[in-house]
Amino acid sequence: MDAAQRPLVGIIMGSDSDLPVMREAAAMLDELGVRYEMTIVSAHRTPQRLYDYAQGAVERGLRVIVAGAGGAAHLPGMAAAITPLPVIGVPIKTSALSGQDSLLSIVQMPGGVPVATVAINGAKNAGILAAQILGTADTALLERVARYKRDLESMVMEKVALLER
Ligand code: RP5
Repeated sequence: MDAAQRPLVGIIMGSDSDLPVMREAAAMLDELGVRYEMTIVSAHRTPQRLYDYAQGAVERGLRVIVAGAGGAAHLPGMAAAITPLPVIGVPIKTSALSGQDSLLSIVQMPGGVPVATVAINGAKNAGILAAQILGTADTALLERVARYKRDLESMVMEKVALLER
């Protein structure tokens, strides 16, 4: 694939049951004009696929990985163990423990192997954070992020104006 067309963000998730949440990261990257790929990679059910994906990520042109998983959520941490790329972890809400299990599994990484962990089901913020990381080397993208933040402010200020009228 032409380098200019290659995805920069790899969105991975442990199961297709994570897709409704992880689509929010993709939607944010669409809005901010960032190329991404999205697939299922399970740390427990497809361990070799996880290894191959993370091992080949840099060579394939990825610059950030967004990894969502629920329960015993080892996918983000194992990806971070294998690749030097920044990994953003999305704890998926579970029925048994409401995602507390996912959050603690992802956030409590040992020293030396960080995962930037967002809130439970915080895939939208993961998409924004991935864009911000890429924006440090792309001024046009950083300006799109800045515009997104200005739009957020405007939306709040419109509500303030309505409330205080
Ligand atoms: C994890 O187990 C996945 O990330 C998912 O959140 C959870 C449940 O997976 P399914 O049983 O719905 O496939 O690996």
